[in-house]
Amino acid sequence: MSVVFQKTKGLTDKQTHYCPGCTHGIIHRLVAEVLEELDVLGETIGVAPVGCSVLAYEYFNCDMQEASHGRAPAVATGIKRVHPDKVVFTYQGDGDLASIGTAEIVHVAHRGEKITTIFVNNAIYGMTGGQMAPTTLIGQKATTAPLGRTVEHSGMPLQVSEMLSTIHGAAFVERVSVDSPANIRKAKKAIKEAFECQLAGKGFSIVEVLSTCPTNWGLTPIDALKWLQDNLIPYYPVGNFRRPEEVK
Ligand SMILES: Cc1ncc(C[n+]2csc(CCOP(=O)(O)OP(=O)(O)O)c2C)c(N)n1
Ligand code: SF4
Repeated sequence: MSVVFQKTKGLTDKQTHYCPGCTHGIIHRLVAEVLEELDVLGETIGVAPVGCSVLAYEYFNCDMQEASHGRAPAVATGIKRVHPDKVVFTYQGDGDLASIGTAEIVHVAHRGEKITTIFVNNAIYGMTGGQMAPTTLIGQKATTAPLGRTVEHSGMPLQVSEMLSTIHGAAFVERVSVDSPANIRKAKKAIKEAFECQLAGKGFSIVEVLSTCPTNWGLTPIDALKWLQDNLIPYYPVGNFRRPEEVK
């Protein structure tokens, strides 16, 4: 019998703990497939964050290191500088990267560290039960904004890719979404380009992935995908913000 589909070697056999309809699992698979296709699984060190993906070290079939909340880019910097020949990536949520870890991500981009960041933006703190994140949309309800976020109280939601693309050392910045098969294919292409950018020694690379949190959004998995399309994508437009010309 011919094999039509095979699970990537980039993931372990562990069953993930993600909620039904959560797109963290899709993003894991895309990263794992890219690492396998680039034949760097044995050369890769990932840094797991604090957030729902805190157990990512159980799922990726490469060396992994845990970091405390928001500090993954700093930990990855140390790893890459000690092992410049390794492929180093961080995997971070929006609470982790855009709130407590803002300084780390800005300065890793500023220094042009040759690491890759996978930034999962689901516009909420998932793991801790749905508190407002810097990325929560205006009017979106959260446990810490029961009537919905307002500009007066919390400012406009932070557009991380736009912000980082103004920083010199950020060589590759792209925002993608995993709400449809077509967008999932585009997301994989961007993730591959980001890792190729690191392999070519071009500087810091980041892919922001718009992701669902059906549990804390209070929606079914299908409605969560629709909510992402109708609400997240208009405020967080997908597309490339920066790429070094040579890396295609
Ligand atoms: C120093 C510190 N402060 C706060 C927390 C609590 N905490 C754990 S995860 C988290 C937010 C996670 O949200 P996000 O990064 O968006 O990831 P998600 O769970 O949505 O994937 C917070 C505030 C912590 N673990 N450590
Ligand atoms: S709480 Fe949200 S982000 Fe966390 S696993 Fe569940 S659906 Fe995913």
